[in-house]
Amino acid sequence: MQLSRLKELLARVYQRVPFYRRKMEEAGLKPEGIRQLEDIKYLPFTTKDDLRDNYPFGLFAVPMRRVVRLHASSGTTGKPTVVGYTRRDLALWAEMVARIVRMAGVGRGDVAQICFSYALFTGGFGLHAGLERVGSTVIPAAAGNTERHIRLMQDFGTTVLVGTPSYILHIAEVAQQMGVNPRQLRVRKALCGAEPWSEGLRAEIERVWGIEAYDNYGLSEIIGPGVAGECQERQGLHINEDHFLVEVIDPATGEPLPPGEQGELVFTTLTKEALPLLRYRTRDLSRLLPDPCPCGRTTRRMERVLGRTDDMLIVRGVNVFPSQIEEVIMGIPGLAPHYQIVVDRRGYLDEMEVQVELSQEGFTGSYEDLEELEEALRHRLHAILSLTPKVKLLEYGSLTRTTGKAKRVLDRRGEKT
Ligand code: DLL
Repeated sequence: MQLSRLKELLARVYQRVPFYRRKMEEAGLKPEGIRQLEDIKYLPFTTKDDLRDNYPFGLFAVPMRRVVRLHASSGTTGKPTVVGYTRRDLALWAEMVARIVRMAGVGRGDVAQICFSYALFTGGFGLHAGLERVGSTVIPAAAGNTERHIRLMQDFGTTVLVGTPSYILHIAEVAQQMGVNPRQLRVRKALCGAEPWSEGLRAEIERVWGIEAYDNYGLSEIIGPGVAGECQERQGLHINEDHFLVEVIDPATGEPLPPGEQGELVFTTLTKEALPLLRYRTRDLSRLLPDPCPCGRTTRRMERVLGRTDDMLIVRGVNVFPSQIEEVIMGIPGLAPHYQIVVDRRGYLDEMEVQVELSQEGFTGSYEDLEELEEALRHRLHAILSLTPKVKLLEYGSLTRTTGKAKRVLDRRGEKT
């Protein structure tokens, strides 16, 4: 199925997207030249820069009058990338998200409160359509106005929360400030996605809410949410492979890596109409899990995303992902899951400071306890990173909370001092 869809896709983009025709001609390729799935390695990659260079609609494969929806990526740097959907693409999108929602055991009878923004960002509208599709009662509450979220949960009997893991955690904080115990609400599950998070953060969300939290992954360029999600085994995310062909490549050389090896995820949209992409480089690092899933589904699974290659910090030559630091923090009782990583340059040397809030219970008022916590954090960070960052403990509540994707890194190395 993948091969026949790939062939059809190649014929289509060759004919309709001048950018791809040119790229294929430059590579001396004709669509008919691709005879087996492995031949995909001969096809050109598509990058975020290609989308930017063809801003806004240059890579669309259908006339604008067939495009019924536009979204744009949450890109924080430079021009956003614009994505378009035909009517069929929207139906496919709802179907893909519906699968992920069902895999997590959510469906009819559930009251799902969406805490993603409804905007150019694909999170709100994407989850909304998929949840409606499976018959859940959907509350389009959107991101922000957090106190209202709590009241909606109380009044409407919300059973499922949908948002970024960092925001779902923050909602619990606000509930507590309002004197509401999150565990006493009817919420039983959370569908978390759109940003990297650690197992430790999952455990914390599950503890404060008294629920099960599921990971789901996607990106605007490929469709939005709905690319992959966890089943109830929660050992990796099943990829909707019949529509999104996955590869893992070495980010440095672009060479395909064998299953099981960690590298950059690359997706080819097999069936999308408005914006089909060949070998889109996601910059997300993960690996494919080679074993079959105990749940019985046969779609391939990917490991939770470690982070984006652009978020990877190289500090004194050591590669560091914020999610690795998060995992360390979450393993130390007394620290709160609110942190920021500040990277600076002193002279020729990089300096990294990990700033973490004390948990509400963690602050005893004793100076020795604080020193002990700092020492434990420094020690464990050193153990996994082989470098000793500065650490700074902050008062609970001092870091800014976000309602969307958390910003974990403050890189000041490019700034003049
Ligand atoms: O974040 C789509 C989405 C919305 C996915 C809601 C899941 C739920 P973008 O704004 O284009 O789209 O950002 C895509 O976010 O390349 C990853 O770096 C990151 N990302 C998304 N989901 C996860 C996840 C949406 N579960 C970028 N774990 C991607 C880690 C994730 N990173």
